[in-house]
Amino acid sequence: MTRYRTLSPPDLRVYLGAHDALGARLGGPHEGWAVREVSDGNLNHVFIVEGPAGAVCCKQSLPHVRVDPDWKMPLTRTDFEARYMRRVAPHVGHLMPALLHFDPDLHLIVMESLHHHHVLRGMLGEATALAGFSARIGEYVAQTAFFTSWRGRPFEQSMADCAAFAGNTTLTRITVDLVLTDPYRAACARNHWMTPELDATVAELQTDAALHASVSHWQERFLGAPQALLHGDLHTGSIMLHGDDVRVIDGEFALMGPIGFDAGLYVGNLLLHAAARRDHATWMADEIETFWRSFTHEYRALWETNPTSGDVGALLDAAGRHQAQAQELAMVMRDLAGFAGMEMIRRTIGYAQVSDYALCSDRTGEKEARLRALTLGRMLITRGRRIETINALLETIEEPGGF
Ligand code: SR1
Ligand code: MG
Repeated sequence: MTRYRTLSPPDLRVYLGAHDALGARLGGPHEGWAVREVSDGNLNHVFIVEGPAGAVCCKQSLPHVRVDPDWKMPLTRTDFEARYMRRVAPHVGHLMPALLHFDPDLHLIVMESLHHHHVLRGMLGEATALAGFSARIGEYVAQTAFFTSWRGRPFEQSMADCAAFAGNTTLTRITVDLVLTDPYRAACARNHWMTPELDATVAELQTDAALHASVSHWQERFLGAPQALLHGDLHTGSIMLHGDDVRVIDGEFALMGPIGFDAGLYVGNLLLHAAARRDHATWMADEIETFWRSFTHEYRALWETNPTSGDVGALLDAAGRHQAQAQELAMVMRDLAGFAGMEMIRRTIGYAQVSDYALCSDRTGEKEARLRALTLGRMLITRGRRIETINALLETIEEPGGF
C-alpha cells in the first residue's frame, strides 16, 4: 500500500523531525519550525521550512496540476526531477540547489533552500537582476549537455538515461501538446488569447500549412534527437538569483532530447520579456549574446579537455574536433532559434502564458507586445533551419518585423 498523502505544514515538521540529518540542519524541536508555502510553478507544492539553525525546501507532487485540480496527473514527476538532479549535480556545481533527500513513496524532494534568492522572471520585471546572469546559464547548459551527451560519456550511460527518462511520458506529453502542438490547433480549448485584438493573427497561425510544416520539423527534432539529458523546461521561472549566485531549479520535465531545446526555451523567454518591456530589449539581446558566447566557450572547452570521454568523436584529431565543434554548434543554434520561436508562440496564446505581459502599461501596449512576440516567434520557427550563428539570430531579432 502506498504511503503517499499530500503533506500539510504540520506533517512536514513531523516528517523532517523524524529524519536526523534534516532535523539537524533545521535545529531545535520540530514544533517550532516555520513552514511557508512558496508554490510558484503550475504543478507542485513547494514549502520552505525554517528552524533556528537553517532552512530546507520541500517539493511534493500532487495528484493533479496545482493550478488546475481537475487536471489529474500521476505523482512520478518529482521522481524524474530527483533523478535529473542526481545525474547532473556532479557537473554543474553550485548552479543547482543541493538535493538533500528524496522519498519515492511520498514523491517528496527535500533540497537546499534558496530563500535568499528570487525568481529571475520577477527580477527582470523589477530590473533587479544583475546584468550578465546569462553567462551562468550558458555554463549550465554546456555542462549538462556535454557530460550527458554521446561524446561526453560511454554510450551505455546515455542509453540508460534514454530508458530511464523515456518513462517521463506524462510531462513529455505536456510539452508535446502545450509547447509543440496545441497553439497551432484551432479547436483546442486550452488556448486563450486577447480577443478580438489577436483573432486574425491567431487564425493565420492555425491555418498556415507552410508554418505547420516548419512546426512539424521542430516536433521531430524534439522527439527524434536524443542528444543529451535536458532540463526540459528552462524558462525564466526555473532560474533563481541572489546577487551573482545563479541556480537552476525544477528539472521535472527532464528527458533526452536536442541540446538546442533547453537553449531555445531560455532564449525564447528572454525575448518574451523584451516583447513586453521594450526598454529592456537591448539588455535582453545582450543577455542572449552572453548566453551563447558562454555556452559555446564552455562546450568547446569541455570537449577539448575530454576528447575521448564518449564513443562519438573519440577518433578525431584537433583539426577534426574543431570542424565537428563548428558543425555541432551550428546545429544547436538552428534548434535554439526554432524552439525559441515555438516557446514565444505558446506562451502568448497557449495554456501556460507568461506574467511578463502584465508589465505592459495598458491593453494597447499588451496587444502590441503579444503581436511582437507572435511575429518574431513565427519568423524564428520558419527561418530557424537557416539561422546558424549568433549574429544571424541577433539580426533576425532586430530586423523590422522582428523587434
Ligand atoms: C500543466 S503544466 C504547464 C506548463 O508549466 C510548466 O512550467 C511547463 O512549462 C508546462 O508547459
Ligand atoms: Mg516548473
